[in-house]
Parts: sequence; C-alpha cells; structure tokens
Amino acid sequence: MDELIITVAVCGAEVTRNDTPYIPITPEEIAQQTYEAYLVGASIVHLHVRDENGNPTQDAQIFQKVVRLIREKCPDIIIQVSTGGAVWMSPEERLQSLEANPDMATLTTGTVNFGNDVFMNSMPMVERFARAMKEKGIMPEFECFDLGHINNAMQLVKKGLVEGHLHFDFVMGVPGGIAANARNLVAMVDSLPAGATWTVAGIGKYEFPMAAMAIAMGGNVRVGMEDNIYIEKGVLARSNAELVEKVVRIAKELGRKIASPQRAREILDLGLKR
Ligand code: KMH
Ligand code: ZN
Repeated sequence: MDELIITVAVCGAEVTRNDTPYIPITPEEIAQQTYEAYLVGASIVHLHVRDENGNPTQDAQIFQKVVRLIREKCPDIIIQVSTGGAVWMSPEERLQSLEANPDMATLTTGTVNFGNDVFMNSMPMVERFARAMKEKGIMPEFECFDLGHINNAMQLVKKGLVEGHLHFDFVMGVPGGIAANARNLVAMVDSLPAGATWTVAGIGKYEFPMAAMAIAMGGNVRVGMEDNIYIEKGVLARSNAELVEKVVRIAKELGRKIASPQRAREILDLGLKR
C-alpha cells in the first residue's frame, strides 16, 4: 500500500460559530489551523473561505490571500480549493476560487440532495468546470456524493476534459447522498478505473469509522471541521489538527505510514506549483 494521504477540510461552507467556537473563519485563522494540521500529517488542504461576517464566499481575492498565507507557512502542502462553494451559489461565483492558483480543485460530478437543499451540478456545468480547470492546469479531485457520480467523471475522461492521474473523493453520509457504510464503500472502490486513487470523507459521526475502513483498504482519508466537529461523541474538536492526529493514531495502529506532501505529490502525479 502507498503511504496514507490525509486531507484536512478546515472550515467548509456550512459550519458556524454557533456550531463550534473552534471553526476557523478569518484568513489568518484558516492559515493557522492549516499549518497546525500540516505539522501533524495533513498533506492536502481542502479550502473554503469566509467573508468578514463569517459567511461562505468564493471571492477570488480572499482565496488568493488565504492561499498566500498558507504557502508562507506550509511551502509544499497541496492546496485544493473548493468549486462547490455553498448550495445557493451560481456557477460563475463558484468558479472564482480557480483564480487563486491552487494545485487542485474539487469537481463535483453530479447533482445531489443536500439536506433540505439541492447541490446543483448538471452535466453542462460539470463540463464547464472541468474545461476551466484544464485550461488553468489545475488537477481536479472528483467529488462523488453518490455512485453514479463516478460514471459521470468517466464521461469527462472519455471526452478528454480530464487527463492524467485520476483522484476521487467519496463524500459519504450527507443526507441525500450515498450512506456511509462498508458495503457502499466497496461498491464505490469497485467502480473505479484501474490506477485511480481515492479518499473518503465520512460526514458527522461516520468520519472516523470511514477513515478506518479507508486506511485498512489502501485508500486515503479526509477529515476536518467541514465534515465533522467532534473528536469523540459529544466532545468538540478544539482544532483541525486534533482530528488529523486521531487519523494518524489509527493509521499507526494499523501499520500504515503517512505520506509527506512531497510523497503525496508523487502519488497524485502533481508537481510543485508556485
Ligand atoms: N458545501 C457543499 C455544498 C466542495 O467543496 O467541492 C459543497 C462542497 C463540495 O463542500
Ligand atoms: Zn468542501
């Protein structure tokens, strides 16, 4: 098995200070929590940003500032910006994050119910996003909230809109998306093309059980306050680093080594972007 690539999803779009006082909101807080997570084993940061009121935004200037602050502290971490944003955002708004010169960006490959909302990703939209990433030389991470999203990703490959190494993130446990359990994870992994790499983001209480399964199966793990704010039942995580540290402990017990950012770049076939 390759070394374990840990992605930290530091703040997301939905979690507020009412949910947890530890959620990073300002560019400085986001960069600091990313740095702490990097020190304990995260090699990818999945980034959303917030405006001065703490609301999610895809504003290019805020993304640029956060990316600069992170690169100052963590020179080799893989920066993956969200193009998912928040459910009410237009495609134009969502695409602004690509202006921050990231290494990677998320590419959700299908529409999904998202609690009481709909996270809209029609195929023309997905193709437009893929084209924008290709033009800018940004590697997509396919975000699959359901099994059919893997098929949609392969349509992009067939059309030549995505080339090179393929990397998938299975987001499991969103109300409306695929349920987080072992049977579904095996089905997702079985549906991948040869040579692809994969990560699991288990939502809420499924974060660590899904992480443990991925570690044992040779996959990779995403954790962070975007997906889960608890370090254990009823106990808030005080930082994103705490969540990463727990994954590192589980990996150690299962005999899986942690990938450095440099090693993660090799596994994903990504160069160093400045
Ligand atoms: N906030 C969700 C609606 C992504 O970052 O690409 C979408 C999301 C996916 O978080
Ligand atoms: Zn996200």
